Amino acid sequence: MIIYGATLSPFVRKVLVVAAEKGLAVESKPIGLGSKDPDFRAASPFGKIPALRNGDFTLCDSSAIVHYMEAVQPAPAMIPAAAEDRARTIWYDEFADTIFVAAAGKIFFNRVVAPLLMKRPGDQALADKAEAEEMPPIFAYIERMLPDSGHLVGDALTLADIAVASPFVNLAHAGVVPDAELYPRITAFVAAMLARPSFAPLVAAERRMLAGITASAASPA
Ligand SMILES: N[C@@H](CCC(=O)N[C@@H](CS)C(=O)NCC(=O)O)C(=O)O
Repeated sequence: MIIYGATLSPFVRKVLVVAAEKGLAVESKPIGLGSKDPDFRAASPFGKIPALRNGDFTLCDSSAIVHYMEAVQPAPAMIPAAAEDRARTIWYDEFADTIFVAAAGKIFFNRVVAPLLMKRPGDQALADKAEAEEMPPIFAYIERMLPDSGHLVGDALTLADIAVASPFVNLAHAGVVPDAELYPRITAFVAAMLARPSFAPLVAAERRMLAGITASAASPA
């Protein structure tokens, strides 16, 4: 099974973490945005990452890919069977993909993607505004919803935890870390999630990559 897309994308990171938690063997092809790779474009007709290929079967969209993985490899379940837990898991995935990533993406794009990867200035005012105005209600919501178990749904690891944890990596790359005093549950949740063997190597590789680009930008050969 091939997954196309660089893990700097919160959506790509999400599907690779789900695959790792399930023990699914995937080959990661870290293509970047705008790739014209014909195999990737056949799997993702609108050019968005992630996309998947499994033999002749192709699919795009992180949530669709997670549902496919869940059907191919049901255990361990990342989408609970019980009606309410299942529905809440889908909600958290949707919340992360749309509300959370929409806000965090303004920060990550303008502070990291534009200056480091696209070599052009980002819109710092837009990033600052998103950090000041859009993030606090999102953080407050997640803080309020996190139970003592540290898992968003059903006291066990689900897609909900993975989807909501993933954009925190992008925020950290952009220098945004929720205040531990204001958000103690988020702080513990993010630390626990990113320490998992499914997340940790991806995040470490991203940090190395970004540090390398920052260093070469600071001292061009
Ligand atoms: N709903 C999609 C969103 C995918 C998406 O927007 N990915 C971004 C990267 S984070 C992308 O490919 N952007 C390129 C573009 O829109 O052309 C998913 O969950 O996979």
